Amino acid sequence: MVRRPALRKPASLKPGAWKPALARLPAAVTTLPGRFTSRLHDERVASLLGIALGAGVLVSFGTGLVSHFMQQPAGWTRWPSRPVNLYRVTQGVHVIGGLATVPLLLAKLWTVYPRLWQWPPVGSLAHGARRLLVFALVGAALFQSVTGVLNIGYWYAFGFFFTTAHYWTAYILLGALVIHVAGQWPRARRAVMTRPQDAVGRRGFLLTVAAASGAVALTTAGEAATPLARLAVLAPRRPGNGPQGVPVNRSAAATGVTSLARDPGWRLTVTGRVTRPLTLTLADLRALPQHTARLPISCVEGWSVEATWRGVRLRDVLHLAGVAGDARVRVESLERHGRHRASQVDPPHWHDPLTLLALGLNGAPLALDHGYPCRLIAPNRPGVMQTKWVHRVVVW
Ligand SMILES: Nc1nc2c(c(=O)[nH]1)N[C@H]1C(S)=C(S)[C@@H](COP(=O)(O)O)O[C@H]1N2
Ligand SMILES: [Mo]
Repeated sequence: MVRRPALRKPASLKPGAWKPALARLPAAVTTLPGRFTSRLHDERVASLLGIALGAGVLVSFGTGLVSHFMQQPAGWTRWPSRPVNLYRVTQGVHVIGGLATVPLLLAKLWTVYPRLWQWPPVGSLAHGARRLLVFALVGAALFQSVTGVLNIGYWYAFGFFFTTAHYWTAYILLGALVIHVAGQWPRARRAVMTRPQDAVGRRGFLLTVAAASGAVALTTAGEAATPLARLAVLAPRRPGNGPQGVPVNRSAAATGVTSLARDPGWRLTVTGRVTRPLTLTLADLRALPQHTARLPISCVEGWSVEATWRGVRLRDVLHLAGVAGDARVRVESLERHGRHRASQVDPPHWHDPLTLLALGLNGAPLALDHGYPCRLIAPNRPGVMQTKWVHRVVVW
C-alpha cells in the first residue's frame, strides 16, 4: 500500500499551484507520492521481474562461489582439472549473466520505487524491519552490479579490495533475497497466476526489458565465445586482440619484469619438499619432452580465449625433482609485487598431462607479455592462476 503523505506546501504558493509545473515533467520524475502516473507500477510486473531477477541472483551466487573457492581453496575444496572448460563456462555465465541482470534490476526498481517513498517511512516495528530488509536487498543488489561492472571495466574507483567486498556482499544479498522471497511468495504467486483483466502495456514493457537484457548479453558474450567476437562492442577484452591472438591483462612493462625475463641468466628452480632440487636453463627445458595442449585462458573478468600452448609437462619436471604424489606446489613469478605473482597448483592439476610450463603459444615462442620465458597453463582454472614469467616452483 502506498500511503499518501501530508504534502507541506510553501506558504507563498496557492493550493494546487504546483500542479501545472508537475504536469510538464516527464512521467518518471513525478516522484511525489500518490502521483505515480504509470500503471506499470503494479504487482504483476514487479512479480515477473522479481522471479527473473531472483533466478539471476541465484546463478550469479553459485558461479561466484565456484570462482571464489577456486582462487582461495578451503580445506574441503578439491577442484578437478576437468572438464577443461568448466571454469570458462561458470565464469562466463557469472559475468555475462550478471551484466544481463542489470536491466532487470533497473526495471524492477522503476516498477516498485513508489513503494520506496512510503510515508511515514516507518509505521511500526515490524514495518520498520521489513523496510530495512528491502533497503539491504536493494543496496546489496546495486552494490554487486556497480562493483562488478567497474571491475570488468578495470576502473578501480573504490578504495576497497573488489573480490573481498563483492564476496561478502553476496551473502547479504542472498540472505535478504531469501527472506524477501519467503515474505512475498504468496502475493507474487497470486499476481502471476491470476489472469489480468486490464491491458496496461505490461507485455511491451517486459519485452523491452528482456530485449535490453539480451542485448547486453549478446554484446559481451563475444569476449568468451569467439564466433561472437565481432559483436562484443561492450567487452573490454576481445579474442584476437593482443600479441599472438591472445589478449594481455597485464604486460611485462606494467609488471616491471622486462629485463629479468629477457636476462640470459634466467633459471627455473624447483625447491622445497623434493629429493633433487633443480636449476634448469631455458635450453634445459627445451631439451625435455615437449607437449601441446589446447587450453583457454579464462579471466575472472569474463573474457576467455582458447589457444595452443606448447611446453614441458609440470608433472615431468616435478618427477625429475622427485616429489610425493600428494605434494602441493606453488609456481612463482619474477614479478616481485602484485596479487598475481604466484599461484597454487594442487595434485589434480599438476598430475594432469595438459598442465604445462609453456614455452610457446600458437606456433611461436611465448611473447614477453604472455609470460616469456615460461608460464603456467592448466585446464579448468581461473586466468589469475595461470602465472606468467615463472622462475621458481616450490613444493611442500
Ligand atoms: N605474474 C603474473 N601472472 C599473471 C598475471 C599477472 O598480473 N602477473 N595476470 C593473470 C591474469 S589476471 C590473466 S587473465 C592471465 C592473462 O594471460 P595472458 O596475458 O597471457 O592472456 O595471466 C595471469 N597471469
Ligand atoms: Mo584475469
